[in-house]
Amino acid sequence: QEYTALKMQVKEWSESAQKKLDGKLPTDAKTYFIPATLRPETMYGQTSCFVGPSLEYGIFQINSEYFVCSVRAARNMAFQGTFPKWGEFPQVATVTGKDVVGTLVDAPLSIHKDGVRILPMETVKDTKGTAVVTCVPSDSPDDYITSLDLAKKAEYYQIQKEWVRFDDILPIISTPQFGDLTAKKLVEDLKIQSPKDAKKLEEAKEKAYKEGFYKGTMIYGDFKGKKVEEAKNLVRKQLIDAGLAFPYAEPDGKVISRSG
Ligand code: ZZB
Repeated sequence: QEYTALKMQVKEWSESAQKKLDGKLPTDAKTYFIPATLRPETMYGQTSCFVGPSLEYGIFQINSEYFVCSVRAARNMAFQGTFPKWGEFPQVATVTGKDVVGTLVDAPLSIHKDGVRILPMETVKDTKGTAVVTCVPSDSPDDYITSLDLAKKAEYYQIQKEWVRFDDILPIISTPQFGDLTAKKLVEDLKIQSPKDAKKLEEAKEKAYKEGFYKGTMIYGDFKGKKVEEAKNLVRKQLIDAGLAFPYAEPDGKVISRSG
């Protein structure tokens, strides 16, 4: 899997993260949450960024910068030239997802120029990507239903409702079958009630990917009017050229041994 790893710079840590990280990072450190995405063309619609609340995250040093992601992802990056020394991924701190909820981060290309919040998503997997997931409720059914749930039960999740930024979702891609807000349409059509409706969400994701990629047209951003198939790589290149993203590949899970 070839992902785009996005650099979301920390603007202000949550209180609990500040306590945990005290003395572990230089005070002026540039630190980034690193979500892995397959949909760089949707980055205009980012409204928050998810971590698994009970998952463990490392903070890794890359020259004068620091990345927040799973240890597993950092190890993979160390064999893809992301770190200065091949195979090494120096870890300066460890936090749990819960510690960093509420942190304000910059979201490259997003209409939310003042930044977005780190929020909890129970279904984030440690075994895929970087275990950081940027939230695009217009085009990802998982993100749509999780945002809805977080906004409804803000108190239970110990977050502020305003952090979800779910009031008026920005339409960025139009498709013949699902209109301008693919995720909302699919969640409603398939009667998805909760982020735990795993089977229906898988089906919704497949449909959203297919329709979005093959039939989608950009209706927002620098490549407005272009097909998604074409815009995807243009947005990706734009982000990478600006130093706001880098390629991240997931090793094929089926390969067990290289020695044979
Ligand atoms: C932004 C985005 C916008 C995404 C969208 C999807 C969609 P896949 O196909 O199963 O590999 N993701 C990445 N890592 C994780 C993780 N560890 N746990 C849970 N979800 C994760 O899924 C890749 C997509 O799943 C990634 O692309 C990321 O969300 C999320 F409009 O980034 B995406 C129809 C999907 N639309």
